Amino acid sequence: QDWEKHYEAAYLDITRSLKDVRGVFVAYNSNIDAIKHVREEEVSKLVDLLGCSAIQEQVVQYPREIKDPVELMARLVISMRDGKAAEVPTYDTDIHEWLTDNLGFDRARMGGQAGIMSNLLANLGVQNVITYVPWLSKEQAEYFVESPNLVHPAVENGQLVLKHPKEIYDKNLKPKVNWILEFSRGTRVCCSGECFTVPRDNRLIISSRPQWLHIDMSKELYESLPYIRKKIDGALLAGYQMIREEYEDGTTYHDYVEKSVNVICRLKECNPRMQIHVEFTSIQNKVIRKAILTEIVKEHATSLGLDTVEVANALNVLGYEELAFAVMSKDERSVIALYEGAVRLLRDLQLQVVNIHSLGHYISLVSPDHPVDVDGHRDALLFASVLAATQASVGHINSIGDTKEGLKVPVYTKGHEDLASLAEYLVRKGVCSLEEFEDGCVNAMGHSLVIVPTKVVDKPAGTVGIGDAISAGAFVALLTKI
Ligand code: 8BR
Repeated sequence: QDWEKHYEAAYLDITRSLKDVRGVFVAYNSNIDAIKHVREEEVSKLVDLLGCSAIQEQVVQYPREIKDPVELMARLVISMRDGKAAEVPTYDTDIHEWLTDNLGFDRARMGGQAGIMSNLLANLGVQNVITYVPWLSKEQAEYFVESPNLVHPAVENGQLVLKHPKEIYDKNLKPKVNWILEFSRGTRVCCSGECFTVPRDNRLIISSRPQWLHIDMSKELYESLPYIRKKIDGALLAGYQMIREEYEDGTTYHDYVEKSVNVICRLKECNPRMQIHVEFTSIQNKVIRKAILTEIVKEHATSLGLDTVEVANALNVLGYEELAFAVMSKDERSVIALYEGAVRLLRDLQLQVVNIHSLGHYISLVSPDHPVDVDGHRDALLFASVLAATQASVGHINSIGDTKEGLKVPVYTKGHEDLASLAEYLVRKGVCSLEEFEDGCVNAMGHSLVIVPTKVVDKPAGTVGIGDAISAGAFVALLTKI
């Protein structure tokens, strides 16, 4: 198989057809990422300020949410000691203020899956990128790219209007800022005379989840969704992980699950071909994780996007613990378990498409009722891989022109090996012959499987936003075929 040829053909076809997509609705999670590279003397200053013994006490307690600066420093010390990435929530904005006053940040950028995907689609030249953030503050609005294609809905004098976020933000809202505290290998951290050296470059993310954060929309806007529906071919929905089990006002996750489902139903009404993609993420809370999958995604979404860890997490709450374990293995069992896992997700959640991205290969599992054929799905994955490779090598995608860089990146050897492992497994199981598997597409047992080897950048400029580029890219590419 000449995959580079497939890549070129798919890339040409999709870049030419992007203008045919009428529009995409993208909601919910946009935030501001404040990035700070933490240096040795800064850690030492903060440790002195808060006191070593207080921090050490909290290191032992291992706080799972951050309520004060000591807990924050404890989690930072743990991450630095182990060289491990972590994400910890904070439920008010005090920590944000404390960090601003005592540490400051180096730079800030658009964060959140919906925010990143909206900017990317607008940069690619997709028309009518209708982004929606329930907490659109003045500061947040400034992180959306300047593009006539990018608009946010609002209701003015009973009429739906679509304007750039900067023209219609709510001046009473505060920004949602997530802090990304990066640290480098070799940094020394000392507390009461005991020191350690950071073993690996990594980061601690403090995600802001203030009480006023709701996955919701005003009644007026909800009533206006039929007007939005006419301008789009699909919706990309992300951020359901913000839903909490309980709120101070007595509402619970059931209320927000119901509202989320209502929005999806309204977007789909009158258009059976409307594509509703839910982008999954890692969610610690298993009640919420399960509710998202079995109550929002099931029966309502058409497609679901996940990375390897997210597949394992999803399989876990759906009762497939062994398969979840196998997904995380480091050898050829992983690609086989990803396929078997996708089969269960497609069936149990009644989806039309399951999209899985992994380092080296992407998989789409497609049900027979999806309107696009397997070649269309394969082209969508190849286009997504070009975007991922661009994001990894250049560090941004400011225009469709930038994506030529991604096309130049060679296909990763391990991706070919993954395809061979899966082919061998499917042949052994009698699902297909090797010839049938040749170009990565097979029809098997009530679904089609599409798998492609991907382009992987040797020394990436950064890894932020690659997953979002893959999902938004595959989705919009598929819309060109509808
Ligand atoms: P998530 O953020 O959703 O986990 O997605 C990250 C994805 O980025 C991985 O699935 C992998 O496919 C892709 N990726 C990574 Br990580 N490093 C990459 C690289 N150097 N080049 C291309 N893709 C990469």
